[in-house]
Amino acid sequence: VVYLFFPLDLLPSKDGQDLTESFLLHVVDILLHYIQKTFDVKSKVLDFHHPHQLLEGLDGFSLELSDHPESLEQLLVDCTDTLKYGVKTGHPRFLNQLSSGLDVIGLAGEWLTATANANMFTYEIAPVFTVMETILLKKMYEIIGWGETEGDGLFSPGGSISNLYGILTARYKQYPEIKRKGMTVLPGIVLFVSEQGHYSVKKAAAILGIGTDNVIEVKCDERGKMIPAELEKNILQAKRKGQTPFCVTATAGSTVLGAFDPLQDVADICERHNLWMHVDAAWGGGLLLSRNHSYKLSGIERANSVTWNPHKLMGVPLQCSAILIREKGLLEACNQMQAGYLFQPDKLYNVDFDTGDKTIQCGRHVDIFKLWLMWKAKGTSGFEAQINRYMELAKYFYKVLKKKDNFKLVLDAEPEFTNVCFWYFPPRLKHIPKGFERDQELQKIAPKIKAQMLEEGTAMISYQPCGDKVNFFRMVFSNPATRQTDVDYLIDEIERLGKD
Ligand code: ABU
Repeated sequence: VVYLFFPLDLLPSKDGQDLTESFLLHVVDILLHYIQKTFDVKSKVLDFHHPHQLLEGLDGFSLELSDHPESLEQLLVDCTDTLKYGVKTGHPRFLNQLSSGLDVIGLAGEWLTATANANMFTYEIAPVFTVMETILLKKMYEIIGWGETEGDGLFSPGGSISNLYGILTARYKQYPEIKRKGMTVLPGIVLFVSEQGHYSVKKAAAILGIGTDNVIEVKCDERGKMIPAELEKNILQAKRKGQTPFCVTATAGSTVLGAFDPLQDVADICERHNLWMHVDAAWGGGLLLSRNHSYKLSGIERANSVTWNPHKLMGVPLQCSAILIREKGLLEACNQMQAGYLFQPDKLYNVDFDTGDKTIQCGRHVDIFKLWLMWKAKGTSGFEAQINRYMELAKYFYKVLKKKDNFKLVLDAEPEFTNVCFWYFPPRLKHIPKGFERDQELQKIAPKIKAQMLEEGTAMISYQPCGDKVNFFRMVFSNPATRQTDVDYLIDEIERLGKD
């Protein structure tokens, strides 16, 4: 019946109920088919096409918009095609990103969220969701090790924005006058992050008018961890130059190497120099849920602020990122504008639950429900088991690669996290001695193999250069569908595609 109708026939149109039900059931069918394909290891991870092909249109799938309404039938075809030409990020062999996987409960949470279409700025619009957020944030402060009354926080649109919040709050704490008077009343402030830290710290400095030149990159050891002595040296140097340090961002789980900065040492230095300590645990935060591995974040309890993205290691659908601040009231003092039309002080309920004036946004998406529902479904122990399994897979992958003479690990030590970085050496490179000429060739290997992988749609894994190291692959485990057999497959696939 759907095929004879148009969107205007759906609810709220009079008598639109049956048609709406039928249309949505068709959509669910499409989604279910896609979900089944996602978990079917024999299906492709993607059906790659170039941007110009999508722009031109493919097999009747046109992205162009028309002045006239399309039929419901056409919309269902469009839904099918949109999924057909996308990437199955829940596929067991999608290993490309820190955020991956398709959690069915999380998906249900996202559907419900979209249906409710609430806005997090006030309790009045999102009563259940704002209270849920309070509960989840409290749980996260407790896991970090902050006292119940110490913490404050928000869910924000991603780790970069959470890091921005950390730095913004750090600056406000030190210089509250910034809010009214701007940067001109401040001394030349500088902040510190390791050379393996996330680029969002520099981005935040640019956005906040601090300037990227005032982000001082601290040297790392061979594992990619910030060297505390270098941090202190950089702080003292900056002071000697007349610069004013105000904040250090330590990384717990770096993007490429998966390194954990020594947080206790960084905290000692921050205390000695009276600096705000922000921990970017966007990637590594989930490890706090593992009793076997949480020691790697020891010292995080001493941070002034923490970024933690449940959409990464915990597998919550994108996006779900928390900024956690160890001082109540600071976020609000820093960002509050008291818009009279939203944040009336004389409402009938406790307006502490109107969280909107703590944010740099106005409207805010509900990112909390899917996390809450997943936590209910798994319990803390379910997340722990899932994360421990990723760590086991990383160890397995490392051990297999170590035995193969055509692969070389970037770090020849058991992985501390789920990142395992490696080069593949095709036979012809084995005879070229180590040095510039071999590096020139090696640099081209990972992009070439990746391009073939995309074209054939068999798997997806990321690569990058890093410092003086030419392009290498980065394997990361955060996809609950990935099994040892997929790991073995990936190794075989790289050998197949990469051989001379
Ligand atoms: N925000 C870092 C995400 C990087 C990655 O997924 O590879």
